[in-house]
Amino acid sequence: MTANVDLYPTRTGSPQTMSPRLDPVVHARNQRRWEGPLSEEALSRYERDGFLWFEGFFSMDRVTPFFDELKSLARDASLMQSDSVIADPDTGELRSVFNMHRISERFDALTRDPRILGMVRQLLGSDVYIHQSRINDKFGFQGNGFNWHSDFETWHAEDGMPRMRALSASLMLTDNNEFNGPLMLMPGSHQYFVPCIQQTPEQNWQSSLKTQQVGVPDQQSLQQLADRGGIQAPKGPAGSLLLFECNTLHASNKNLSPWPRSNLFFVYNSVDNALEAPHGAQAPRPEFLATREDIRPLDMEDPWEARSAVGQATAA
Ligand code: 6CS
Ligand code: FE
Repeated sequence: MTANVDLYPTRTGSPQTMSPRLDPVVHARNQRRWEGPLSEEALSRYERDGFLWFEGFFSMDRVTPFFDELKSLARDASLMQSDSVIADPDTGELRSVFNMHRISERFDALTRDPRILGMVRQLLGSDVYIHQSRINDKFGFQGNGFNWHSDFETWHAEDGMPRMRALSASLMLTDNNEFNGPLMLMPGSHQYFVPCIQQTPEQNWQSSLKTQQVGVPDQQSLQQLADRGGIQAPKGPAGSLLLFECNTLHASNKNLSPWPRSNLFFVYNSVDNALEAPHGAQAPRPEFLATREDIRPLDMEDPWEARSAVGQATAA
């Protein structure tokens, strides 16, 4: 494919109708090299819905250390001043810390955990790298939400991601219940590309990460896709894992409950889908938001327990 052909025009300033996606959802079906742990039934469910939910995927002892790390990061004054830390627009509290896979060894190891990486390679049909990572924090009684959007629409327009061959993994650090602003998804919405109208302002990311205004589909399209596939908000204990396709529409409400809602997000992109020039913005976004440098296929990390068990054995 010649570089920079725009297969998904968006943010042109004029209305356009939604159209069927031009990319497969599962990218290498029945290719031995990319076989993985997901059954044919799970692959079909991902293809149909655009996401997979694994309740209680990790135990609490795997999740708790991330919380401790988040607290120590919050005490790192120089990090808190950096662009990669986003504060809540209303309260000033910590909302997101981006680039976690480069800040934290523990987080980096999680992105290479064989139980996740095996599924991701199977779904994307190739080696993969981390396009973006972040920790999202929604404190109780506040914690703003996110408007409906497709991540791919943003990554295509602002980061120059050519094709729909990426997915997000989200690990719940806290229980996600119906009250604390869980992620809502529209099953089946990933099958359509919904162009957005408004052109991307310069340095849009400085406001969009707090409150996304640009790259929000029109309400008629949202209504049509919600009527067709409904809305689901997976709920479950800390340690649950959500895999969602880059083009699946999702949103979340403000957290008015007393309980926090924190989760880790890490986005896997196929090494065959590396970023080009932005298709709907004047300039590329910063490296902490969209990896362009030093792209290498992720290798499997020893399973966490095995490695820590070895650590204990030698320490004993
Ligand atoms: O702009 C981005 O890349 C981020 N914004 C949202 C609302 N979701 C995806 C991503 O983290
Ligand atoms: Fe998103």
